[in-house]
Amino acid sequence: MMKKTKILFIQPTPYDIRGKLIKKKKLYFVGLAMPLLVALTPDKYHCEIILETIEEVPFDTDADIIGISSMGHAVMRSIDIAKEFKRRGKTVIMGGYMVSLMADEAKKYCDSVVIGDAEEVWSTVLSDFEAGELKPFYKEELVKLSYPLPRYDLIVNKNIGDFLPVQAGRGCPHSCSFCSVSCLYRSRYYRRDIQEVIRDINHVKSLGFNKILLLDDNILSDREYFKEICAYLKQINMKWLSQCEITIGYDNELLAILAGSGCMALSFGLESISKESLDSMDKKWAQPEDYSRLISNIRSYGIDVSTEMVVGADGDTLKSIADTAKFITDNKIVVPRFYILTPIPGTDFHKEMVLKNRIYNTDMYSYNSAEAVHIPKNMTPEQLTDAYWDLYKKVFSIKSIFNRTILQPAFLKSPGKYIFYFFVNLYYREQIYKSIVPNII
Ligand code: B12
Repeated sequence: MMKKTKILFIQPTPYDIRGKLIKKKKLYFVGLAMPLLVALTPDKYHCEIILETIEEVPFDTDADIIGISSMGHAVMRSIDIAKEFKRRGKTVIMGGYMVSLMADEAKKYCDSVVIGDAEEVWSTVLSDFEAGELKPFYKEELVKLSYPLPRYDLIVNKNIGDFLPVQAGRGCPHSCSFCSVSCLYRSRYYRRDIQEVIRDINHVKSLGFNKILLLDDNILSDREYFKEICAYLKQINMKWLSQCEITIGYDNELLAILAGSGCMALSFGLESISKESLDSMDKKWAQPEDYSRLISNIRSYGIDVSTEMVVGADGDTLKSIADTAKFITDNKIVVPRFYILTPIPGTDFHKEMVLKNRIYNTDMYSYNSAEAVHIPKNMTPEQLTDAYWDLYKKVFSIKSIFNRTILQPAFLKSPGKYIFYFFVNLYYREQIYKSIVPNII
């Protein structure tokens, strides 16, 4: 029998700020790109998946094609892996968010770059490979978001958490200037047919998983559709996590539906408590003066709130960054995360910073969201980096950890959950004191 052409798909892990690979025993949340790409690959190929955070990259593989993904600053590791495989004479194809935003740079290290979604182009890439005619770039916009059942079977035996990823839609109706989603999808929002999403949820359940990570960038993008998904999740008794815009906190009807459908927690990109900063990021629709009220309303439905914030926008001062620590502690955010605003090449914010001559550091290994690489308006880059780490240290002081977890008013209702959050916080604290940005990978 003829040997099948073999494809090795790799999800690289990022370097930490000291340049060490972030390795974990367990990957609590897994993305969908790898199992989905395998599902898009015809059966005549043999596919393997490597999640580098928990597995070693087999550089001596006999694979014919190496497919490398790229997420955030892990792109530098993606490039290093690509270089090594090219040195070994392999055909290397790169894809994912980051190389889509910096395709010309990525192309220097591989044979082809798939820009954006792979659904419409992957089979062409493979037939071009067979014909020995790979093109440097492939880009085909989605007509409709639809795909075969992802090959979950290739990830469930790895050391992953209790959640499997399911995606209902891609993109977001907003157009915040720093956001990679907005730069790739340009306010477009694609949603899958509900029956297709249900097919995936049922499959996940049949594999013995009762928890899903709804990967959507903004699950609130289509309210009526979202209600239909919630109704199904309730019917089959699933638990789920997702992310969406904070304005859901105004919508009591929807919050009640969510709570009843098994929503455990939502993550919100609040970005900043400074209106001027939000305006400067084209996130004018967000009202920071309402944040506390919205958070408390969401929580009153039994839904936990975690937050993602950025520091270093034009409205930020050293005082506003210090006030952010108070905001997090006062609002008892259980799992807060912060990033330094980073001009990711390909985003509108990057274009603006280049135009204004405000790029401070061009070394892409520093584009890790924990070092200032642009010149902020109201402080020096060094002051911004210091203020960022001070913010993390304040928020992860023992006093703040107690206040945000075990001393929550809701503690007595579900002590187990808050004790779990307490230990997650202690772990984050330990990382911060080693100058490692706490992360959930
Ligand atoms: C789940 C998730 C995670 C999980 C799992 C990650 C993992 N190791 O698998 C966790 C929580 C661990 C995580 C961590 C991080 N994440 Co993340 N994550 C996501 C999320 C919510 C879903 C990803 C996903 O599965 N999408 C569904 C799949 C089908 O879409 P896709 O990945 O885009 O893949 C499609 C195409 O891009 C393409 N494609 C992708 N890879 C490849 C490879 C090849 C060879 C080809 C041909 C095509 C191709 O084909 C797919 C089908 O069309 C996205 C947001 C989003 N909606 O995508 C953020 C997102 C990808 N993450 C992001 C970031 C920044 C990170 C971190 C750097 C955060 C941090 N500071 O630590 C880390 C990096 C981790 C890593 N190993 O690289 C950013 C990336 C921005 C950017 N410019 O790259 C996003 C877009 C969030 C955001 N809104 O900014 N993440």
